[in-house]
Amino acid sequence: MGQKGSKLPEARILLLGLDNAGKSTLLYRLKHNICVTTSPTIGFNVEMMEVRKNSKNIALTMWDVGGQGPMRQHWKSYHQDTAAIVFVVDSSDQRRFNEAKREIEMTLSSDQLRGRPLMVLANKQDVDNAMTVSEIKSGFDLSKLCPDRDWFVQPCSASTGFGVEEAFTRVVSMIKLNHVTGVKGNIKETMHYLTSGSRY
Ligand code: G3D
Ligand code: MG
Repeated sequence: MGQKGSKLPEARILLLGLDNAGKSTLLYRLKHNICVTTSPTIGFNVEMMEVRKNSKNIALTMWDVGGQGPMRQHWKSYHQDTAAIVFVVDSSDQRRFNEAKREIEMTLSSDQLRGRPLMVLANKQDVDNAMTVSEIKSGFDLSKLCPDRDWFVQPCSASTGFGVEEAFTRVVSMIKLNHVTGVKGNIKETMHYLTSGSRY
């Protein structure tokens, strides 16, 4: 259904994190409850799910935008319609933790994302010696970094499915209805806007 327009109000979720964190695996796990073999995301993946919040149906659109440089500029202008940020961390990769920290700090400094709830997914918990939730929480210094937003760190494994549904149930509960946008152009139009914008 990913490409079809929706008549429902839309809650846009930005799926962020370093390359290889597990964003695409997570998206497919959540949408189809399967583990797929992913390849590095060029451009973006998007999936839509209908969810119920406060007895209203809303379309949750999850945008996995890949990590490539030129697109990032355009995503900034798109932040204002974001209802929640999901930041995926590869908990098994201590070497890149500081890089992930810089990335999350940069994301959270965006004016347009002010007050938007943050879900940090401590992914790859199936790997031996993966960093724990409390290590990630204190490593990112989240209580200091998020004085004015709801945040939560959820352990999960996109490969096995552990923690994935819980994470997104919580994301839906964290979304504020005033960040749910009205019926907008469909996903195809949004993609067109983004890809044509990236040419300049
Ligand atoms: P990205 O979209 O954030 O760049 P991907 O990341 O979803 O493409 O995943 C990158 C690699 O991590 C993939 O392995 C994928 O199978 C693996 N991965 C994702 N989630 C998990 C997890 O929870 N546990 C484990 N053990 N691996 C995970 P490959 O080998 O295909 O590159
Ligand atoms: Mg990807």
